[in-house]
Amino acid sequence: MLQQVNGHSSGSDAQGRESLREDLQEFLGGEVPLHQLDDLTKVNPVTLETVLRCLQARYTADTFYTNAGCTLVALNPFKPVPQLYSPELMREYHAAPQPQKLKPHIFTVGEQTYRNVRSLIEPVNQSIVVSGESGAGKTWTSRCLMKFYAVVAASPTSWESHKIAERIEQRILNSNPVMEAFGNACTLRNNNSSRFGKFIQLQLNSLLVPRDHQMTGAAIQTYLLEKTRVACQDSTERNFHIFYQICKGASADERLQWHLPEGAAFSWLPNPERTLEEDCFEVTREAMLHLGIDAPTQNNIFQALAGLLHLGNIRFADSGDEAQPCRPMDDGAVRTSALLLRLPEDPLLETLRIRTIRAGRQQQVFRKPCSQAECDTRRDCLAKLVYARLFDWLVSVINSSVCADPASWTTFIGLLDVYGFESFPHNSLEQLCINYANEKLQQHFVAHYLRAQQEEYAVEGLEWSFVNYQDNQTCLDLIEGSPISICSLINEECRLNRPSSAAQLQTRIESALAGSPCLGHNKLSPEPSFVVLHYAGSVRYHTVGLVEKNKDPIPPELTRLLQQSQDTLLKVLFPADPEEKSQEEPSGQSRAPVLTVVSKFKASLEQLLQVLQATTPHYIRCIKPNSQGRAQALHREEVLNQLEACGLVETIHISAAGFPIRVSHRTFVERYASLRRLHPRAPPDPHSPSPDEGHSAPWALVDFAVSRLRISFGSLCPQRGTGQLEVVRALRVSTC
Ligand code: AOV
Ligand code: MG
Repeated sequence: MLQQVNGHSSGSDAQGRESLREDLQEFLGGEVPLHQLDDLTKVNPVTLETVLRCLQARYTADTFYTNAGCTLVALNPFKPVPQLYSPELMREYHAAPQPQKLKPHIFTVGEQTYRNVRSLIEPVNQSIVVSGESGAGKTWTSRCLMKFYAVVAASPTSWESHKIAERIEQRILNSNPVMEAFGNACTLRNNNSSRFGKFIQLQLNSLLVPRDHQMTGAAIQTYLLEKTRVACQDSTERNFHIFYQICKGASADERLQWHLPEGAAFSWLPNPERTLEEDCFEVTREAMLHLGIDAPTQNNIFQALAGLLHLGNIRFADSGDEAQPCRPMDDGAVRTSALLLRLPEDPLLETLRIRTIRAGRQQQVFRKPCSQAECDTRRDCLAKLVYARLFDWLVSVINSSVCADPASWTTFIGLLDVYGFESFPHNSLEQLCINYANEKLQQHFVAHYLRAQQEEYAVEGLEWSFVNYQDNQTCLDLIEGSPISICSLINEECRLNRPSSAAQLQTRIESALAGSPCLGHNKLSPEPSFVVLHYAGSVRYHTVGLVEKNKDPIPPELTRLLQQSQDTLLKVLFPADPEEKSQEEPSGQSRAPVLTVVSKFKASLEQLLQVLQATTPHYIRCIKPNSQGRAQALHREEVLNQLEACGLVETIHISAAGFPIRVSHRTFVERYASLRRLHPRAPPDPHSPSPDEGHSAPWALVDFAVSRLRISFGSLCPQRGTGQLEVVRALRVSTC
């Protein structure tokens, strides 16, 4: 077990000794039934099979959380377990002198993180990285953690400050239903699947009461919304929840106003008969109100969304003459969507059907009727454009409602909840980005824990036999490496702007990257595709449309059209250009360099990783017991795959064999200082030019610990380069 010990000053020798003994007891244990083993490091021997058996026994006993060294394994119960998330239980973990001694829980992680951030010794920002495949329970977990902080980080000191705190906490919690309504959807893997990544920084202050931090605000950063879903859904999946919410939850008046009669059919609304618990419109509205989005603004939003649904019903028929634009098959859909989006009807139709381009030396303007497929693409693009801007705008409104003044917070706890690893029958750029993000997070874990930890032991000169682990760097190199990778090849196709076929892209990837062990064999595929062997499993990506999606071109006529809207919301989303730009699509040569979807995504992931690296990370691994979402069913093979993929056994080995307590020099002194009086004779410190309280005390303590408590310490060596004595980097407990 690895733990960071916080600085608790001991008031007496007895207390100091007690602290040390308590730390010891953690590592002593007798035979306990499998389901009672709270920590997988105690499973003997540690193999995939024994770990699985332990988790299975615990799952059967309705015990869903288990420690695995530095990580917490969270099995998805797939059933309500309200007693596990009650405010009383939150308070119990918060009040416990040593929460790690209570049953493993996400609240232990939450509380430990909260204590670390409040430490007067080393206040450092913390992060909780929640990972797991799609449907494993990441969003649920981060929502519960937010509730936990809303309870424990609320100020009980005065009525007034409590009122302020309550308001901000409530607002922060209210961001969840709103963001999930607009950013989550039902997929094959999860009825409430996040279609965007989210990193929320819970901002804490220590100004009012030192060591009693309160949540003063939050900042939400989102990553790549899967906007294609607005206009294109698999027949077995659904569009974003909000569309179903308005169709099911609108009042009679609203139905009239938004042109949503009961039972109306929309092409972009598959499976409307399926009702999910996420379809609750009232919850979304209420939360929006709390966030300061008033009823008229909400009305504008929902009306625009209804406009998009009608836009999706526009179908075009080929005119049979290349010189003539396509015909809309249903004038009603054009009229209604124009009405709801408050756009002029003729320009809407014209923009969908006719391209304006400049060409030739004189840059003459041409108007070219689009083919039927092009009309469809433009219609879809219009919807994606509106929805993506609306989503970003909502995030900015939420942020302005919950974000604290920079002067009012000192530290933060970051919660990361991204879309989980996924593999569908058909995978495209969206899945490539999602799985790429998961590879990055896995790499963060590998680098931070599996690699760095062992390297640190080597540097410290500690006795250690290296535990091998699966490093996913090779897969990341394949996806994002330089000079050639999947991303670079897809980007190059975009940059060259040449007509290339999906088959060509497949060939280029397979020939240029043939040397990578993570590029799978691509046999027997009827469609052009390539296979990546991800850490969590192999995924076949189809190359049809990949380059176009990566370019994500937005015809300028579409933006200009939207700038003509009379709707107050659309006016905000599409403000008029300060200077009237050219009215036509620029010709090939004058095109600005394309910032592709993967380039932007890569940059945002790198920023995220930088933030994470500047924090102390805590890991929660969510495991999906079965793919059907059934309670009380743990499918061995599925769970084994997940355990293997995340390197859990290696993590446990390192945690079990590793030095279980890591305390910084200063923390050690503070925690055990009172013991010093027992050993006034400190050995001379060869590394410290002028021994002071901080430097000499631990030597006495070490002496005491070795002789009396049978604790062996790691090397006591100076930290390289700094000249500072790093007294206790690691501590191993001898149980003999
Ligand atoms: P995800 O975030 O990991 O998938 P969710 O957090 O949405 O997965 O969980 C999927 C579903 O599992 C939820 O809608 C709940 O029904 C159920 N669930 C998860 N955790 C619990 C729990 N602790 N108690 C009860 N039910 C739970 V994705 O967003 O698809 O990667 O992109
Ligand atoms: Mg999720």
